[in-house]
Amino acid sequence: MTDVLTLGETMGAFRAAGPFRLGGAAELTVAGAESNVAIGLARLGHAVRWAGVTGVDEIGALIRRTLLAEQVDLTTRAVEAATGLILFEPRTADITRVLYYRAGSAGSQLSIEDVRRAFDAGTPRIVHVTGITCALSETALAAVTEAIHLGREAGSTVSFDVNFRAKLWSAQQAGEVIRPLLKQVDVLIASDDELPITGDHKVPEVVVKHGDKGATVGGVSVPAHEVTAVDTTGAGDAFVAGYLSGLLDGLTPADRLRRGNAVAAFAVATPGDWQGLPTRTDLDLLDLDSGS
Ligand code: CKP
Ligand code: MG
Repeated sequence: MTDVLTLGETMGAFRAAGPFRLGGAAELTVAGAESNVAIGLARLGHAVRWAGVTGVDEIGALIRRTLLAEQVDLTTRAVEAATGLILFEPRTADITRVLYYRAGSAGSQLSIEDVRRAFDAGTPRIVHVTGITCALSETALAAVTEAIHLGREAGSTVSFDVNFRAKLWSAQQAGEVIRPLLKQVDVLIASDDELPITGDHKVPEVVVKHGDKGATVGGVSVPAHEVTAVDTTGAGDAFVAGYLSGLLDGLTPADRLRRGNAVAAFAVATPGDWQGLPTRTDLDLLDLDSGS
């Protein structure tokens, strides 16, 4: 049984303590928006599958090892191209400079066949995709389109996070590609500044993230937790993991937002995209009834 199927590119991630131009030590880990969501859901006890392509290299092996250790099921394939890299250069707690080395990467070879193999492993209750994958290559966009289509056919809930990345494409290009896809999407997740990209659409459930102010769905708003943020990268993905977890557990819209905010609070309090993501026991540490 699969609760959530997600797909995309996960990269080797180097994180330095300061500017890369100074050299020195950098920590090697992995990062990718969809695998961040997968890890978040797995930590909350859900059955998750991530589909993606890696290189036949040590970074590819690190990605598979990390996701397996986090109890994420995999549909992967290793190809001759290099696994992509991302460099995180923290400048302030809120601002991290991101450098991509991902053009022509193994991950960008994700294809329709990978998605079909992932569906063969079990029909997911939720299919979760993001705008990042749409921007990677023609085959990766086709993979997202296929995942949405197969999810629709199978009766899965289809969730789409805009995740606009200006380094990958323009807002206009993103809008032209994403808007047609939204016709088949059930849950649209966007930060407030991404909303113009989504244009006019009829998605029934629109979740808007307002950063440290909290989030809204329909007419319901819930404020974020007040925590000391040490690293906000991955906060959006953490919120998505919590929100989708709430959807799987049949929570009300307000409680889905609360869980999303709670998961994001843990994520920003720890350096790294996904390292601080909470288990169910961790969630009990926050008083979810306070709504703050
Ligand atoms: O929207 P978020 O800050 O939650 O996403 C961060 C991720 O996939 C990060 O892991 C990075 O690898 C990326 O977004 C990306 O491709 O930019
Ligand atoms: Mg995001």
